[in-house]
Amino acid sequence: MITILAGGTGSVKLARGISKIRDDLVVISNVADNIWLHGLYICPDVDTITYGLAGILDKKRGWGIMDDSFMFMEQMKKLDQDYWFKIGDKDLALHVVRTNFLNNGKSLSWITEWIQKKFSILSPIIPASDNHMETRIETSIGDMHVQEFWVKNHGEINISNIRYQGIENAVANSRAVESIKNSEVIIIAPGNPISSIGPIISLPTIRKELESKKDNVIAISPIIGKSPVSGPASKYMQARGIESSPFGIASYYNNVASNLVISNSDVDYERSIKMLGIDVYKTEIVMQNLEDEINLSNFVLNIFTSA
Ligand code: FO1
Repeated sequence: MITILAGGTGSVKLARGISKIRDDLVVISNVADNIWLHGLYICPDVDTITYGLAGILDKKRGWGIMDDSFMFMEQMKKLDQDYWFKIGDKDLALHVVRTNFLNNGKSLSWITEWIQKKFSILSPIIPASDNHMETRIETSIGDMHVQEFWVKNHGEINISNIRYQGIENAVANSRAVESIKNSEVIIIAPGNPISSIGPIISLPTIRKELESKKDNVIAISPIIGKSPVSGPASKYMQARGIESSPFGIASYYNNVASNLVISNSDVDYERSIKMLGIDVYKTEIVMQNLEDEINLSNFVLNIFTSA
């Protein structure tokens, strides 16, 4: 069994690659970017993985359904409602169904499994927790949800702190913990370490399980040189006092992963990362198409099968 910890655009690319090679993949998804909007519970990372594995993700945007329309949003705008978070018309249906199930007492993991089956996805998608927790960004103009920071304010405000609100009361999904326990390889996808992966590995039972299996855990750097492949990773890492580089990634994952894949061009970081006791592997880590996704997936899996 292979488990991947995922959240965001880079993550889904690797999950898709692995799913083309292995039929025993389990995906543990971030939930701390979930948000209540217009009375609907929206789970962007869970949905990006769902749409990605179902083959209907809008690959250019990296979120939502391909060829979707935005008439609902246009109408909301006419009605003077918030329209900064663009919910597509087909995407909307999923949020309505999920919210109805939640109102009827179903858990987020039950609902996610139901959706996974509706989309004929083979790989289980497990929300890291069924409890609501959210990444809050403390800024010069106040404290806000991570979606408000990145989507509404375009990530342009200075950050003073980042925290996971509600994590103290959140319980990791027992199926997520079990799948880590039973996996021969656990992959930390090249997602944002603070807003996508951080909330998953900060859940105490997941963290404990990863720590005890760290020789089987491999992370893929979302940073090349000093810059992220995409998104606000650098900004969030710096706000946490972590260097934005493959070395920063290695130190952040040091307790939970003994293996790190970095870009071929980052050979200069190899020595310092090895000094942390982490094995380093170099390859092409930018995934621009399905072939790249499968190549990186094979590279990661071969590290363990050829050992
Ligand atoms: N990202 C944007 O940059 N702008 C949007 O309007 C937007 C809408 C949206 C709707 C549904 C969904 O599932 C994702 C959406 N995203 C949007 C992406 C989302 O902000 C990120 O994928 C994740 O939160 C990153 O972890």
